[in-house]
Amino acid sequence: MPTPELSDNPMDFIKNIETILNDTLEIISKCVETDELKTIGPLVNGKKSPLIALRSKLKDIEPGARKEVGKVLTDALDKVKEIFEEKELELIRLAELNFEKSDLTENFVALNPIYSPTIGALHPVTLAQMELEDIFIAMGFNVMDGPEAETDWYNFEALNIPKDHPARGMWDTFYLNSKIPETILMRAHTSPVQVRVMKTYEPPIYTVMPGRCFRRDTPDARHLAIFHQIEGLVIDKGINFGHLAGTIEQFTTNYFGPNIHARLRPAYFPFTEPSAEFEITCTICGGDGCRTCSLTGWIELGGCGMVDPEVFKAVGIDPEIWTGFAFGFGIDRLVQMKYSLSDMRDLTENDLRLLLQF
Ligand code: FA5
Repeated sequence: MPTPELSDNPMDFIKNIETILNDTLEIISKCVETDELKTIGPLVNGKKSPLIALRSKLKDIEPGARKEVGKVLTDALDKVKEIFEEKELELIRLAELNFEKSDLTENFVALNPIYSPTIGALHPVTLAQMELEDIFIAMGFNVMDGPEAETDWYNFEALNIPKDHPARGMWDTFYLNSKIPETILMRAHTSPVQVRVMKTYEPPIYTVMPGRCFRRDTPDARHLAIFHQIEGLVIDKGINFGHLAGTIEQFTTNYFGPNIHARLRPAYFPFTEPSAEFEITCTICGGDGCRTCSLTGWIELGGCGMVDPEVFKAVGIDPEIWTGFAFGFGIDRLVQMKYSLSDMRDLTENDLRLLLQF
């Protein structure tokens, strides 16, 4: 910033002060970064400042006007100081704002060069569900979905489990506080989706229905309170138990490979007759007995059976014409056995050492 030609005339001197002041303020206002402001610091309020240089020239002003001119100069210097400090604060705040709105993952990676952004992956249970859907689609099934919050009728009554039926104890259920008169609950199995499919579509039906289920089960080595099942339903003319056994053998072989050792054991479900449970040799202990299989050597993967005529009646399908089978398998249990996880709760811990292996 050039120092204007000086004059001893008080009026010219004051004019000079004003010119230099305006130039200085303009320089300050044009700064856009704190570093830039620092470099002009000596020029506007340090030794190199033309305004400060004017101080030494005050003595040339005639004594009568010196005091007044001196005051104009002091005011100008104060003004520069004030505007400089304001600008400094403004630029610091601006820098902070720019930092706050910057991409934090970039900063994180820049500050921690050993980390690089990782791409998320699907959970092993989700992958298993997708794989099972593909297996069943290849076998000629379609895939359907149903609500997780259900009415008592779909979850129990239509499945031949009236109120106060002792079999309700097989499914320790979460009930919702709903305002409507009907009882609403979190479905305890995927079997209510069977009922919805049968009420909506005419046979023949070849459908699987995967989804989340909710039970007041205490989590342990092979149980969770929120878990997944895949329901299967086939209704056609002439369907028998052999079709059910063959379908289960086919899909489990496709999922596990040919080397599983399995059995169907007679069981009871109110909505199928006859009913069975499908079990495989525990893959943790190879059948010797361990904590996971409660020392039995076997792990139950699902329940199944021929659709009870009472269920057909509830949904309006003629049991004289149509027969069918249904099954419900635990997807988390399938994953647990496929990868020999001794504790199912490991699937909910979000431990990357496990998840990154899928
Ligand atoms: C049922 O839920 C019947 N709806 C299955 C069925 C469908 C039978 C159609 C007949 C016809 P069950 O309660 O046994 O049955 O559960 C079936 C499977 O779900 C079990 O074998 C197990 O693999 C899985 N399962 C059940 N409870 C849990 C739980 N708390 N945690 C994880 N998996 C579970």
